[in-house]
Amino acid sequence: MKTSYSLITGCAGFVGSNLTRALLEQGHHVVGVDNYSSGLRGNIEDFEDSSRFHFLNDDFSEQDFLSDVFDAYPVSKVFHLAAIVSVPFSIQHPKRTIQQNYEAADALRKSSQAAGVDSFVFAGSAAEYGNDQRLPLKEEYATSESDHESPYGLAKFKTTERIIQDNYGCSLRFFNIFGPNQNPTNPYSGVISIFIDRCLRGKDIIIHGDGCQTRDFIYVSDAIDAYLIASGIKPRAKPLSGVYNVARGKATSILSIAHKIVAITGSNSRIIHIDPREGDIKHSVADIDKITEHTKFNPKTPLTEGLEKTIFWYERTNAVTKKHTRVPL
Ligand code: UD2
Repeated sequence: MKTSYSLITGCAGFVGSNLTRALLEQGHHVVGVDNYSSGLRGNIEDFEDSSRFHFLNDDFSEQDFLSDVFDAYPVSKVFHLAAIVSVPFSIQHPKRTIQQNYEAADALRKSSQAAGVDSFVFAGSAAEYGNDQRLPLKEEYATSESDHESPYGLAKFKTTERIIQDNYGCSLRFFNIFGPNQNPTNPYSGVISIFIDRCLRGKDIIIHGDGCQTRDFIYVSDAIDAYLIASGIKPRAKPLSGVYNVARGKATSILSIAHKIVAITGSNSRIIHIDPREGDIKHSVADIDKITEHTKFNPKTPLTEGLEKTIFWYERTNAVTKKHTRVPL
């Protein structure tokens, strides 16, 4: 049988590297692309020598790149995760963000369709809802009338909108993912990675505001399950199309996250409060009825178990000093 490949853009990023590993572990062939703008070589070094992994150190948006890849590899699945990931950067560079996170993403989707790729899965974001406080957030709440709050949120929304209009592809709207390979070195890194990093280094945990703000945290392996389901890989099925929230559907306060991490790490770190972060959303929680009713998706990892696994990973890899030395975009 002819080998078919999964193309993963952003394969050296936090989620992309976890997805790449999962596909390789299940025996798939992967073409991974990353320009290391926020991805890290350390995230792929465990499997970079695998004969089933072909790494391309490129920017997926460069001219001719897509046609070259589709000519060279018989690709049947595309997972598009590469993006400018920083919301503050997107506010400073709106044109560049729209170009990379929307125009180039949509071009990749169209090239995938033209190349006969059977599933195109896009990493959408809760940012597509902006600061909508009609909780829990349902997929249909994000519209072109929404205040997307940042070019990052707008670009993610526009890409999702094109997926729906063209009826080709699937956008998974992820809420707050955490787990191994998340880089804690930037103030806008995921809060869980920052808190664990600080606890392990004995530094104070800094909470913006009173800590009563809530987020819908999901462990990375559950997010990976959503990718496998959406692409029709596991269980083997027709790929999904349209937009689906991916989260646990549970709100957790930042203060309780801080207490849990202090307790699990046994750290002496104090919890300090400073002014709220500008532009911060107060509450965010997903309605996950659509994906749980249409598919077998079931986020299996309880929050505490996910935190324990993540802390174990940071301790084991000494990730702070060994891997995470670059400041991402
Ligand atoms: C998430 C995404 C962001 C965008 C946004 C859309 C991540 C990492 N970021 O931002 O890309 O999609 O959702 O809504 O997934 N906090 C502290 N102390 C710290 C760091 C953070 O108190 O040291 C607070 C922060 O002020 C916020 C909460 O923790 O209230 C979560 O912050 P975050 O940056 O992890 O995620 P979020 O939801 O703001």
